[in-house]
Amino acid sequence: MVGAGISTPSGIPDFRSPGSGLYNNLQQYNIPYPEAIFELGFFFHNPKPFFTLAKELYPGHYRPNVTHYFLRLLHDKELLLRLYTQNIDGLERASGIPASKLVEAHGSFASATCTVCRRSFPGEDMWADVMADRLPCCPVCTGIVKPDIVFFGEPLPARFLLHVADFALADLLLILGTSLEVEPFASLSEAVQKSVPRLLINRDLVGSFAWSSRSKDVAQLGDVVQGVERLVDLLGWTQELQDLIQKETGKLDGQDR
Ligand code: CNA
Repeated sequence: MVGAGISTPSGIPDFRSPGSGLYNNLQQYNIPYPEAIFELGFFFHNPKPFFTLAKELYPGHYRPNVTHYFLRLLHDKELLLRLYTQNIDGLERASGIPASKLVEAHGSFASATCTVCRRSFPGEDMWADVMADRLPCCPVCTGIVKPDIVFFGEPLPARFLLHVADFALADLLLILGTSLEVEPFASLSEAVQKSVPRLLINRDLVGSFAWSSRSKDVAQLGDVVQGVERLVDLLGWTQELQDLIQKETGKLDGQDR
């Protein structure tokens, strides 16, 4: 399970970190209160702040970091049952983890839906409009086309239901860079069996790690990259991870050209 804290080392602010979090820095978006940016009611009143944020978070601006590539390495070693992410930055996909291994619980920019006629479009179709600060409109009915990011009160993607089978099968739960404050995602941390170790790598102690920890819980507090690097070192995978990062960075450099 991962959240915004795994992408701060890539340069994307999280929501809640004091000072640097998006919630402290929303003046530029001209919204009445932070959550409004993900509320449908406000979106229909004024969609511009959301599209300003969308432009910032749009895939391609930022690159995966050590944490994303560590998760990719787990996949390469066939150890990753599934990666549940709250992030909407697409960096898990960019690191090379296949979509079949991902549950993007709060949606992604990979697709978009017309808010009026509900037609679906590939995310790339909106790219030019979002980058040019134009509202993307449906070519059929002219309604505003909204990227498939889950707003407050909207249902989570159907894939989220995979958790029912996945969490019963897990024999280790990694929880990285999340405040565990957003439901229903946060409660997944309770869904593994009591005998299953849970490892939290995060700046602060969160969720039930703080208020009712289990006997097999381990919390590595501090910077997520340092925590991951320590784990990778203990596993003896440091060179392998470096090689993977070098190879994948080379690919992304090639795409930029
Ligand atoms: P959050 O509530 O902002 O919490 C982030 C957590 O990560 C906090 O506990 C921080 O202390 C911790 N953290 C931040 N940076 C680091 C670091 N370098 N090392 C260790 N710990 C760190 O974010 P959540 O993901 O828990 O909240 C859920 C929201 C945030 C979801 O709806 C996301 O869509 C949303 N969000 C996503 C992004 C993104 O896609 N990158 C960015 C901002 C917000």
